[in-house]
Amino acid sequence: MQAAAAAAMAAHAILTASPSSYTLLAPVSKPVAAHHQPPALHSIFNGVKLPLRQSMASLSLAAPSTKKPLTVVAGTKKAVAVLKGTSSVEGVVTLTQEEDGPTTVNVRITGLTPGSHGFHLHEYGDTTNGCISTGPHFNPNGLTHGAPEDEVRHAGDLGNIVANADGVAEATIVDTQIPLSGPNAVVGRAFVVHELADDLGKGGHELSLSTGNAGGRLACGVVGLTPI
Ligand SMILES: [Cu+2]
Ligand SMILES: [Zn+2]
Repeated sequence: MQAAAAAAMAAHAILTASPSSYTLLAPVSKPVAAHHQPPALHSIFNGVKLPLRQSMASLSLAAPSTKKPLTVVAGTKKAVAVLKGTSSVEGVVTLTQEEDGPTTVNVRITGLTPGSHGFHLHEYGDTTNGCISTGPHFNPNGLTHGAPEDEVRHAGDLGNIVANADGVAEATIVDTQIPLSGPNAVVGRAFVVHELADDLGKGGHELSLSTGNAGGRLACGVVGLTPI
């Protein structure tokens, strides 16, 4: 029995004494022979480590300081739309937004008939077929047409602007549903001023809940970013 066990151990020793185990042994024996060298190598390694730590620390300090100015620049956003059409109606609309606050819309449109005219942000900034190709009212939430103060409204529903006896409409509109950045941003969409008054969804007409029955599109303009 003992002879068999010794034979088995010998066989095991032969199996493990493969060339790879010899190559593992070789480096172990060499450092032992050159045992005077390792202290020098060790200190060099430590010397390298310290400067690496310092550079990493300075990198992590630099990252937030470069981000801060970007946040300030992104704080205020401004955009503009120049409205034109096939008639003499034209105008300029500017939009400003601070941080994530409401958007302030300044409107000045001339050449209108005196009275109320529907004023909306339409879905597309596409005027290849005039104001028709700007599509329907901007409506990211899939709601029906309404007044700007209504809970159920299109985001693009900005109500009416009123032209004076000279045909000039000036207005300042503050609205929370037409941001200049983020998923519902209106940059790249278009303002449209209409022939008729917008009934704000309450006129009982078959178009009241889609367009406010505001009639033809007199002028339109695509919203684009502008310097602050
Ligand atoms: Cu419209
Ligand atoms: Zn609408």
